[in-house]
Amino acid sequence: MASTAKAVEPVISAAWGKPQSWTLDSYRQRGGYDGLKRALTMEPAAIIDEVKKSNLRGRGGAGFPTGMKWSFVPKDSPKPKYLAVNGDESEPGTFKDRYILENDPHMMLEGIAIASYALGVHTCYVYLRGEFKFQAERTQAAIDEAYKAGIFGKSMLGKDFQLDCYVVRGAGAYICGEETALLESLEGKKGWPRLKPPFPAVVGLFGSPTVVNNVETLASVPCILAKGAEWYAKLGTDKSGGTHLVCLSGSVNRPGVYEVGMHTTILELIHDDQYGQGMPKGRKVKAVIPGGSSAPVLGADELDVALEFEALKMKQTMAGSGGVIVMDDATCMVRSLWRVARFYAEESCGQCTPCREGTPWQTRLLRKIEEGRGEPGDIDMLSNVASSIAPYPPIGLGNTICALGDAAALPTHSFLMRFRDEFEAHLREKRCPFGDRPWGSYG
Ligand code: L3W
Ligand code: SF4
Repeated sequence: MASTAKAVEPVISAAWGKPQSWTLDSYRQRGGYDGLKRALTMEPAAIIDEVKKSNLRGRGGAGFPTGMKWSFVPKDSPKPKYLAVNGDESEPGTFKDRYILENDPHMMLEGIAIASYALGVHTCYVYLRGEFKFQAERTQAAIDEAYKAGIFGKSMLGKDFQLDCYVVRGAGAYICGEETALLESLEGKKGWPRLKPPFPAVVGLFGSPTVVNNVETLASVPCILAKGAEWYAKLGTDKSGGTHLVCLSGSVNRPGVYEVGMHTTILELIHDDQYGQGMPKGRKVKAVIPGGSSAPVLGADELDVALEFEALKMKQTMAGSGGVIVMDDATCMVRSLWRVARFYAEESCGQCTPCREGTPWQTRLLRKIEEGRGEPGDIDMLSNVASSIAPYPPIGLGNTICALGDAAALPTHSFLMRFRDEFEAHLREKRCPFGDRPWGSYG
């Protein structure tokens, strides 16, 4: 289909693909660090107000208002305060933060400098997933440039404000992207999530107030300071300011990372010439996971919905971390759910019984059904196991310490709610109606 979606002026991805876009010189030629210059003329509280007014919401999964999160940090804490950047991008279907780190790391570093000045933070840790070796090197090179240019270090662009910034790489555990597991990992411990409250903004790294923000969230901050909160808020909807990155994968002609407006619908993302350019010839869309594999799946008749936090919440799913996974009519929904379930069973940290026991139980049941060995009662059993991890709806009321439990149960509930007939067909036919594939052939 020709372009019908309203084109957006790229904010985050404007320089991607341009020569040397990752260098300080390139960033400065584009007005880089102008936001920081303005921030340094303001009172810290006024910067937080500006971010609040911009309606920027966290891009790591939960969509929590960024300015509000910053305002939870106690102003008069006797302890040092920290900023931890969550770059442990591991959610299946999500691959946007790596583009920022590769193409324009200074945009995130400027966000770090602004946030640190606003919050009174003098130490920042950029926590990257272990596999991001190249991205870590590029980020470190940009940090080195920022030190040399007098942005980080003893003073910040001539202002008496010290900021030190370190890159830390994880060791390959998905759970370390959960904010409190990330803090444990930074402390050199096993990445086990902590009970909340207390929230990290009050009791975080080494027991000190800590803001944990996603890479894209921080990369969105400089333009808010440079161009103003009102400008940024107007790019989005009433409750979600700005543009955002979405990662389009699965059965589309042109998968990739796209910067879209908050009004852009899933249908537009799949079919528009600027984005996915439609389905492969002869295929029709069957289902879409809108926000990374944790988000409940939507059926083909539910896709005329904006890829935005509130709109997707109304559909009892989530915008999550921006991973849009498209499944076509040749996809077996039992096999797809089995694949997702295996991931969460593998990545559960094992602290809570419902998650530790329930996630492999789901996997065993799904394998049994997919391989044609399902028995009457198995589908209800699967539903019961998922409910014991987290009931649905509403989202976010799981019986576990962290959101991985919800993330493992919500796909099961939503696949069963929308595609139960496929699960029943497997039981009836005692085989996969979409054809047999050996164990392990699906990723
Ligand atoms: C202070 C309060 N702070 C909430 C803070 C909280 C956190 C943020 C959101 O899950 C989602 C999840 C997964 N005082 C506060 C407060 N906060 N109330 O606000 O908190 P929460 O609990 O709603 O969400 P969460 O635990 O951060 C995150 C989804 O993300 N997910 C995907 C992750 C994957 C990636 C990736 O690969 N890039 O991000 C997986 O778990 O479904 O809905 O900072 O401290 N009263
Ligand atoms: Fe660990 Fe799962 Fe409990 Fe999260 S929900 S703390 S991953 S056992």
